[in-house]
Amino acid sequence: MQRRSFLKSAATLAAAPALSSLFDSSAQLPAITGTPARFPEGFLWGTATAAYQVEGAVHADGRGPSVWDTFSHTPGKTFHNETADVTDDDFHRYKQDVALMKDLGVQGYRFSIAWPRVFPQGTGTPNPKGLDFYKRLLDELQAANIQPVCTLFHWDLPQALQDKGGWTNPAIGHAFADYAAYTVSQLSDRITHWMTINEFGSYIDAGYGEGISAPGLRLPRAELMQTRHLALLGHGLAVQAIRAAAKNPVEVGLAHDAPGAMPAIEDPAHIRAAEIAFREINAQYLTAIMEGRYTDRYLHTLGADAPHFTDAELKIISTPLDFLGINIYTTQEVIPAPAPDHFLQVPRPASYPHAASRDWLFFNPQATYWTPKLVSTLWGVKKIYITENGYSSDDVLRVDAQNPGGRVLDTDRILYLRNYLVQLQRGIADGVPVHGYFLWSLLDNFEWASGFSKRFGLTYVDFQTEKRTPKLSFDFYRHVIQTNSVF
Ligand code: BGP
Repeated sequence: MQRRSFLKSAATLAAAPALSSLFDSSAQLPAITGTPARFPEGFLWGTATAAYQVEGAVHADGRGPSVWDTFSHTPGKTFHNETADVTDDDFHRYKQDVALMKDLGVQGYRFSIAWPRVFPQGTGTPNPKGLDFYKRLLDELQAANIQPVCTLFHWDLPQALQDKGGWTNPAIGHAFADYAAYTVSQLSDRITHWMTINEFGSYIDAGYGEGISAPGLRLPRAELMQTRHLALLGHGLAVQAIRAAAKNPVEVGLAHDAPGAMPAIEDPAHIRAAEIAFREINAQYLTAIMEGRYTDRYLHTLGADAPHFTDAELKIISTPLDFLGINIYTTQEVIPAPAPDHFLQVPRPASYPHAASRDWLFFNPQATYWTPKLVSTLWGVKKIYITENGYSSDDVLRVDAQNPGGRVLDTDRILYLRNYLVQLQRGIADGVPVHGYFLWSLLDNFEWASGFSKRFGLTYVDFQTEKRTPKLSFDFYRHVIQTNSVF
């Protein structure tokens, strides 16, 4: 349809009777036909948040400062110098937020624990009052029959540790493992699923390389490569510490945003190119964890800047996991290319569809098919969770006569979610072992350096009043959960 004739038909629609009069309660609703994409029985539907992004209450109950407090309070670092001092105030409103989740129908909630609430100085004496917040949250989740799934580190490193070099300090891995062990010893009677670290690249490469995330450093390449290695080592040490400290059987994983690669065309040559690409573009983190080695190409490309490591460290880094959590937002097409690389990542044309996060969130539903598929074919991963997937929209709260409180009709988010879920189901039907899905995010929140300028929530938050208003996508996701399927 041409744009002009569409406008014409829209005008005709506007003149039509109001929808409410078409759907009087005595009328038979139309039957739904066709075959929906069905998810397996027991598939875990959830939603995700992270401590610094939603909690606020940064001084409550003895919480120490984190690198994100310091960074966001440094002028020029975040959008409009915004901070998460208050953000969603979930620290005080967690009951309301759990009630929202109950209404949504989720069976799982992925949240993170703020290290500086538990150890205000990073190490040393724990702060029981800090942990009490999470005990209250767990009580509420338990009453709502929602399974807690916990991330131990979602970027809010205690500032006291950053003052000693943060993730560049070789002692960091042991500090992280100690914090993990203590927290797990206190909460493993209530939490079975633990993740060590969220997205290495987003706090190491962005925080210590590009300087666009906390702590805002721009290290020389060799130092950055060593910092990557120390982060991996911290992960491996924490996996072992969690298992040693747990009072009940636990499952341990991580939440990683593996840069994606997908075949531009689904034929054997492109699929092979995507497999090679996926392994190589993930060489710095995921491939090292899965294989216990850095690829030859990675080490060769870095030359003198390559990390220093021992075999014993690689063994710790590759400690087997019970599940792999993958954060999936987008992926990138690859095509076959001549040796030595054998693949080419296709640069995206300027007109490539994208979300409100125009610089990185490209609309590519095949991500939820190919990313889990590649980790399972390359490394035989037996259990995968999608630990994040979501969409930033230019949401507008519309007030009209029927909705004086306003509503957000975020059909672009629904478009995104529907298509990503269809592709996820395609993979599961193909035998890819994805056991659950955590939508990012329950609430609009503090999106790091973007501040409050990017909204990812199923629930609109007015950051002046803290009023929560579920969006249309909230209803869409609830319907997916209720029917365990997507059309
Ligand atoms: C992931 C993070 C989340 C969340 C999300 C949205 O990388 O794990 O914490 O923030 O991305 O991205 P952003 O905040 O960069 O807009």
